[in-house]
Order: sequence, then C-alpha cells, then structure tokens
Amino acid sequence: MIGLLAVAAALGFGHLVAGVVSPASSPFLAVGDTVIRFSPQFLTEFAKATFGVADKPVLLTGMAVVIAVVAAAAGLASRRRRGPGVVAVSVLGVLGLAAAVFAPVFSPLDLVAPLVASAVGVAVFVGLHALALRACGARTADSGARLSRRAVLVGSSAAVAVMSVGAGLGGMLLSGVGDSRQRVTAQLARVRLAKRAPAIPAGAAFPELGTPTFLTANRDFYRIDVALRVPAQRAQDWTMPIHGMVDNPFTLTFDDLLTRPLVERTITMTCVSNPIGGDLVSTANFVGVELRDLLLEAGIRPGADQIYSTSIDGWYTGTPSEVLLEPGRGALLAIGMNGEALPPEHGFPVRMVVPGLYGYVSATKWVVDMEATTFDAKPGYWLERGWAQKAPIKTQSRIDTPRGFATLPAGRLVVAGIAWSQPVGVSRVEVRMDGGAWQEAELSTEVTGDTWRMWRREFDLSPGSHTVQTRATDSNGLTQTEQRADPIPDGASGWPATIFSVA
Ligand SMILES: Nc1nc2c(c(=O)[nH]1)N[C@H]1C(S)=C(S)[C@@H](COP(=O)(O)O)O[C@H]1N2
Ligand SMILES: [Mo]
Repeated sequence: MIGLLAVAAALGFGHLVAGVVSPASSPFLAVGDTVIRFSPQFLTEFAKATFGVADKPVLLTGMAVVIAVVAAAAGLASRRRRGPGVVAVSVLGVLGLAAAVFAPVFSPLDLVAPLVASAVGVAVFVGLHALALRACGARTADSGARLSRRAVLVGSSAAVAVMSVGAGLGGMLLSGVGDSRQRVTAQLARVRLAKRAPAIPAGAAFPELGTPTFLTANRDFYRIDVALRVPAQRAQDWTMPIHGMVDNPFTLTFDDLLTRPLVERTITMTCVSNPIGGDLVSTANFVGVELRDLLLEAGIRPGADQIYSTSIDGWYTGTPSEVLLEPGRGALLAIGMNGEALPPEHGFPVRMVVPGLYGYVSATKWVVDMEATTFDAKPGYWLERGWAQKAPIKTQSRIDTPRGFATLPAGRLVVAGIAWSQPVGVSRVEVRMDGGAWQEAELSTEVTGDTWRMWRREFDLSPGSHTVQTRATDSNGLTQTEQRADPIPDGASGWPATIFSVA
C-alpha cells in the first residue's frame, strides 16, 4: 500500500506540475506516448483492430496495472528496510524523465514535472515507511496502541490519496485550454466570414432511414490520432512558421489567422484505415484560412513537392504541394468546426483539412510547423510505417440499412446508405440484390463534391436470406472498383455487401 500511495502521489504531482509548466511532460502520459512510438507495427495494428477507438484507454489501463504491480512489489520488498522501495520508485522516476527527454519535442522545462514527481514519490515512500515501521514495532507491545497506530497509518495514507487525486485533477484543469477555446468560439461568432458554406438543403440526408445526419456533431465526429493525451495549447500561445523552400518565410500567430479572410467549407473527412462498411468518415463545416494563399504568399519554390507539417505532439506528415496549390481545391488551415472553436480532440487551436485526401497525409491536428520540402528529404509518420505517399480518397459506398444479419418483415423494404468521392462528388449509386441486375438508387441532394451523398432504394423481397451490394460512380463517370483491397497501403476498396433475411 505504501508503494502504491507513493507512486500515485508521484504521478499525481507530476501531472499537476506538468499542467502548470509544460503539459506534454506529465510522466504517466509521456511514458505512454513513448510506448506507442516504439511499439512494433504488428502491435499497433493489432491494438487498432482489436480495441478501435478504445485503444488508448486500454493502453493507459494496462500501464496503470503494470505500474501498480511494480509499486506494490516495491512496498513488499521493503518490509524491513526502505532501500528496495526507494530504488524502485526512483527507477520509475527515471523512466518518466527519459520519456520526457526523448519525446519528439523537448524543452528543458519538460524536466520539471518528472523531477518533482520523483522527489514526491521518494519523499512519500520514505515518510510512510517510517510511520509504518513505528506502527509495526509497537505490534508486540499492546493491541490498543497497535490499533491507534494503524489509524495513523490509514489516516495519513488517505491524506496522500486525496492529495494525489487533487493534484491530478489540478493538472488537467490548470492548463487553461478550456478558457482559450471559449474565447475563440466567441471570436468566431463575431467574425464576418469572407465566405459562408451554403445551408444544407433539407433533402441532403435521410437520417430517418438509418443513414447519418448530413453534418456530424463534433462529439460524434470520428477521431483518429496517435496522441495519447490531447495536446493542450492555448490559442494565444500558438505560432506556426512557414519555412523551408520558400522565398518569404514568415510566422503566423492565432490573431493573424483571425484578421485574415476566413472561409467556411463543408467537408467530408475520411481515414485511410476505414474498412469497407466502416465508420471512419464524418462531415463538418470547417472555418479557416485558405492554405493556398498562405503558401503563395510565402513564395513556395517549384522544387518543393511536399508541405511537411508537424503537430505539437510530434506527429508529422507530408502533403503533396500540387494538391494544396490547386486552384479551387480549398485546403484549409482550420480554426473552427461546426460553429465553434476546434474541439481539443480535433486539433485545437489549429489544424489542416484538405478535401479529397485521406487524413494521414493532410489533416494535421495541433499543427505548429509547416515546411516546404521534398518527399525525398522527409517521409511522414505513416509513410515510415508502410503506408502510401500519395493518398487520394477512393470512391466508396456503404450500406447502413438493413444492418447485417437483420431479420425484416416481408413486404417492401428500403435499402439506404452513403457514398463519397471527394473532391469530385458522387453522381450515381447502384444497388443489386442477390447478384441480380444493378439498379439505380435515388440520391440525396448534392451539397458539394467535397461531401458525402446519401442514397436509397425500395425492394420487394420474398422470404429467405438476401445479399445486397452497392457501387458508387463519381462525377467523372468512374465507378468504384470491385477489386478488394485492405486499408494498407492506400485505402480499402471493393463493393460492400450486407446479408440479411426476410421472414
Ligand atoms: N497530430 C496529429 N494529427 C493527425 C493525426 C495524428 O495522429 N496526429 N492523424 C491523422 C489521421 S490518420 C486522420 S484520419 C485525421 C483524423 O482527424 P479527426 O480525428 O479530427 O477525425 O487526423 C490526422 N491528423
Ligand atoms: Mo487516418
């Protein structure tokens, strides 16, 4: 118990101090980040496939269990002398220190939290250990004294526990990001947008048929990243240099972005890891600055074929310059999402959004650096892990109704779903039942080529088992391929199929 409490107090205080001086250096989370960074690929793929979006809570829980076991063992090993416990707590402290030092982004301030955590851990351990020895030493004297000393031990332990929890919470609250977000949301409400996204027409979605609503609420928007803790940076502290192969490098502040023309654009984002029928696709109204204008102002040189962006959490990716410079592509340096500041999990204060490219080559969240360079010079995070360099979104369709293996009553039934092909848009979706002839589905009103489109079609089926399939065609007349492919290296393909039965 003494081991557990000492380590808990250390981690709690480490978190508190990190919240004040440098959020990235919280020892527990810094160690978790390091585990993710150095995990072999088969392990990360296994975790993503098995736990999905719960992969981070699972990792943190696993780490907590391992640390708790080590801490308890340290306590048990110190029954007589405190030496083993002090060593164990110190070793954990060194791990936290190492994780902070070898993090992708390091500043000397990051040393403070792990050092304070180690000192608190050792001090609490030594203090409680002395207390416990005294209580145990009295054990043979008389049982009355033993009880009261046990009360002392329990009382002081409880105090340490409360302190630890308080310190941990304090660390989360003190970073001030919540206030900053509220301020940005208020600023966005006042700002006059240079261009608004057109209102979403009533016929743009069929949520009553089980397809998604046209815009995805921020809390429902799919989330994918390798950041264990959501990076905490205040808008007023944000700066981003645009540099490298450019003639006029400059550095942007958040206020610079607010005073530039801000445009609103409805964009459907997609993750390359989305399997056929998957839900890593969502749509939002993003507000931001035209990335193309920024790159032209910086005077990007012809040889720079990639814009290499880095997140404050150390993640990095390269986006093809030709896509970002394409007139009308509409790549954004975004600060708003669905009428508010970017949510912390979606990149507050600033992120990239590029219509038509999978997120891993374009949608850097918490972006803090942009360098014009070449693909040869610097590979992105997922490029290094076997994913493709250029990653245009593949035309895809999904069946939402009926659900797989559903049993439906006889009579007329509706098949419905979504399809996407950013940035050109979907012009046709066909449906076929039991391998029969393809039949054209009814499409929802098109919003823009950058967004998904819903479809539906009625069928009258005989009782028994049925298989429905779909395929979408983009506005250039290209139909999604039947060829099945796994997400790696450049996105899943193939016609979705749903098996269900009619009673
Ligand atoms: N900093 C950072 N940005 C990132 C990532 C990341 O791991 N770290 N993942 C990318 C991937 S793979 C996708 S699909 C999108 C997802 O954005 P969302 O979580 O807002 O939906 O973010 C991209 N931006
Ligand atoms: Mo992704």
